[in-house]
Amino acid sequence: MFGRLFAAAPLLILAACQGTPQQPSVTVTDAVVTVPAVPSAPGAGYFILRGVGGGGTLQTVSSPRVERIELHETRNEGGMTRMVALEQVAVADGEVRFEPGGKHAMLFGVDPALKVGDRLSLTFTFEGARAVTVEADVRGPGQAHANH
Ligand SMILES: [Cu+2]
Repeated sequence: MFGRLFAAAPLLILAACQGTPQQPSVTVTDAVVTVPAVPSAPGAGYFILRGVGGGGTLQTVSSPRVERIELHETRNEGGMTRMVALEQVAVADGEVRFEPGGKHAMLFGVDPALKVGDRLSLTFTFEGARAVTVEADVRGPGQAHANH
């Protein structure tokens, strides 16, 4: 017990002394959007958020070609799968994945001219970190997930 505590202490000191503190920021990678099978149905968005320097809290995702984007989470409760809307998503140091069967963005009112193979601009706003815009790959219905 004591041995483990002593071994861990020098590591903590080293980490605290490492250079200047990083600005809080969040990066977005691996962004994918699936277009709906029927134009009136919603599309879905998946991506990976990575925070450094304390990260930030995701507030909104928006796109010039989508009327409204909500943050959702698919949950399995008592054998039933249901979606819950998320107000915001905290991204501390490390990774938060939006992926099929878990957290995802839901795209309502997708521009019907958007086709598979296009790129869709997505802007992410954060509390505590700068906004980020990325180009998501547009894929066909069901090509990135199983639950919608
Ligand atoms: Cu959803």
